[in-house]
Amino acid sequence: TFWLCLIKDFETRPSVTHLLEHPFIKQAHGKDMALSQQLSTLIHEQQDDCHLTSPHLGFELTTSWLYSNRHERINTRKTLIIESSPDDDLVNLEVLDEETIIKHLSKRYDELQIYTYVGDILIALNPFQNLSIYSPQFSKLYHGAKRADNPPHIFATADAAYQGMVTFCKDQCIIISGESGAGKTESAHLIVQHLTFLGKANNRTLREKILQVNPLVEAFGNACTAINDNSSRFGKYLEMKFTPTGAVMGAKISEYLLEKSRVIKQATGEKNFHIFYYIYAGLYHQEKLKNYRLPDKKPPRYIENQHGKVMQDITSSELYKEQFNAIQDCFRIIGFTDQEVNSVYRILCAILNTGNIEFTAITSQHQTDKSEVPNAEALGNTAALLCIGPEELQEALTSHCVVTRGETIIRTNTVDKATDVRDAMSKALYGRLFSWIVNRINALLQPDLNICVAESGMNVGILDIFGFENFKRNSFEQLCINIANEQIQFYFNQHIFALEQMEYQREGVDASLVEYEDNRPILDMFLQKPMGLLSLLDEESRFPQATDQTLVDKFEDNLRYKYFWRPKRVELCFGIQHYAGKVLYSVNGFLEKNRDTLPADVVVVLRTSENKLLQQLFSSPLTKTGNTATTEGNDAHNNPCLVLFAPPPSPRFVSSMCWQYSLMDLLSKMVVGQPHFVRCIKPNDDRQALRFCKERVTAQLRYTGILETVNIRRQGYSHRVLFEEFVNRYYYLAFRAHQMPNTSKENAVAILERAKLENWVLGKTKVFLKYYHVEQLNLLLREVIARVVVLQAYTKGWLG
Ligand code: AOV
Ligand code: MG
Repeated sequence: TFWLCLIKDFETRPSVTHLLEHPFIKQAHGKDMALSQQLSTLIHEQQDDCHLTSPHLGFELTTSWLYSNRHERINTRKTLIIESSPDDDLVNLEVLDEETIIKHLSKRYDELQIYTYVGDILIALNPFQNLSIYSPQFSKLYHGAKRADNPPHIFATADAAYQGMVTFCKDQCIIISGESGAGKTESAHLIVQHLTFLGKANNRTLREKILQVNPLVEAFGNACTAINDNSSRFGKYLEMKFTPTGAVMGAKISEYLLEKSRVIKQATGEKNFHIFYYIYAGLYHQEKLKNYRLPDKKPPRYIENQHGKVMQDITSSELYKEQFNAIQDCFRIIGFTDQEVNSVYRILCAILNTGNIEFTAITSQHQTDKSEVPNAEALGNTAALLCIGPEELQEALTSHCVVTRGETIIRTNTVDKATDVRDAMSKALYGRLFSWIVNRINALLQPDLNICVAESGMNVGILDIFGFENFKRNSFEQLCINIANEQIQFYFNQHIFALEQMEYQREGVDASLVEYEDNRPILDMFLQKPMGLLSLLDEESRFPQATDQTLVDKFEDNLRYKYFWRPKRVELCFGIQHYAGKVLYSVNGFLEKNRDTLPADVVVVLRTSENKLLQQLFSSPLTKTGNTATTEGNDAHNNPCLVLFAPPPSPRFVSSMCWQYSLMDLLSKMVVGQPHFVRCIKPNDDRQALRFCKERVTAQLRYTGILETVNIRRQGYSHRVLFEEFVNRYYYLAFRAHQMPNTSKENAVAILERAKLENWVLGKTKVFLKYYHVEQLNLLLREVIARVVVLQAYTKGWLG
């Protein structure tokens, strides 16, 4: 009754302060010394979550327990039902077919239950509206809570990763997938939010810095597309680093394949990267356009949209203005110096001016292939902002050096060529600036080596890449994006199906095999050497005479796969049957985009800059992860093929073929950690709240293999642990703390029996566990450890 009364008294989830003020607790405070001691510690450490034990009274109390025992349904339309139910997990459904799953998800979506589990995998339906389920109260609710106590939530996934990391000192990674606009980036933000909450420690500044990372890189790497107003145009892997006790100590981002071509041109109805609009609107309002040499009557061509009214659109947008201020705050909080920020702005404004440089042909009797810059203003502005000489810049744009037989000859550029060089310069400037910002953030958020040796820490990585895209017109960029998504799907399949089933066979465990759609043949078609699509593209890019026509012919002649076809009626097109659907690609510009050449002449001029940042961007060779640059020729850093064909890191357990490509390189980092999957689903294409389009959801469930995933989670054993590791991990559950048993199969069984688990099986070298066993074991372990610690404290007299 004591506790029931206590439970009844809390309308909201109690905090430590709430508890302390409660008359019952006050009473107990005076009587139970152990409790008093714990309460004083809680007050002293200003914790807002409590875990109290009182062996004296024989109770254990946590704030989450108090709250979860209220059995209260807070069921307004905008609030999650704070009560879990067995159908939170598709694995528990009695009837398991596509129809039932769809009905079930649809009903949940109507009730604003956007999250559903498939065993340990989280399905997240985009709500297309703000839900009030992400406040710190919710972070508290999910902190260390049993999964079954609360409805599914993205915080629960983040929490599982965090707890897994702290309990087993093992790196974790969260892989978020889904098509464009499905909610990956939002999910990634929420995960970072919960992880910073969990890893709070006492370093508030660091926490704030980490929270600014996503908004800052997304201002530079995201843009409005036909599908998503905040579409990620690069892949991002954010690693949050923690001390062995779980306090956050730093972060690191790896970027992957920024869509640089967006700087110079955007499809109809789409926009350039956000930062250009923010800076133009921000400087306009601060009346600083002139300082940065930007035109104030008409916005620069790169951010002008095709439908007029632009100047007003940009300058009257409160959002852009506010975002500019927000970005300035991000830079400041993360620790960029004013000088660095100023240099970044100058380079951005130089890029905008570069787009306004025009060329006209000079036709004389002897020469027809010469160009000049008729209006020197934009050129002068660019040169001034980049701190280089305008004549040198003009020369680099309108001519180029050729070395033949040891002799250097200067050749002039046609108007088209000069325009290409100009745009290549803009892309290179932006791409390298982006990499520099990412690297600078990494340097500023590096763990403080004085406090903790980086190696001894652990991390949780979060992968959020650009989602699968299928527009009316698809180009090289969509191909790269969709190949990356094929790789993520392959990774998912490997983990959920292939590796698991291989292990059943190897270990002699009898589990019925689940059929799944293997996308490996499609990946082979893209990535195989020397006859894969990307190799062919690379080869063709080396021929100066190659054209779009020769390229598409080459594809047709060499790619004998059922996933490839060439439409008869549409010129210069080819189609691919991706795992997520058919896409028609137009080859127009493929070669140029793939070559991504930056003439040496431009690099030479940029290197003469007095701007330190610019010097750095173009000084030494650009590495895949570094912020310095290649000198001449191919701007290898962001060339998709070259990046994709990076040397293979040491293969682990996925087929060696796939490890040769850089997304696989990124994935290889993650493989060392325990993966957690979030599958984002887009309920409709109109971005409407509460609209569940059955056909669209069915299609996504099909191509992501959800039905098969439910099956394998139901029948299979998602966690396989070596006997030795198992005994080392859990021996506390069956043996005395100081009595380290030998790591035999028998002792593993003793632990399993003592923990009263059911449905596990034994392989030759491993214990095969269901996904829910892991949580059960971990909770038991945490309880036992807490008891041992209290007991030790007693025996040592710490608790009076
Ligand atoms: P994406 O990352 O998967 O697409 P986003 O995360 O940018 O998709 O989500 C698209 C939009 O959906 C967001 O701008 C929000 O308006 C809305 N949204 C998504 N998740 C939530 C949520 N949990 N709560 C409220 N609104 C949400 V792309 O980057 O295009 O592949 O390249
Ligand atoms: Mg995104």
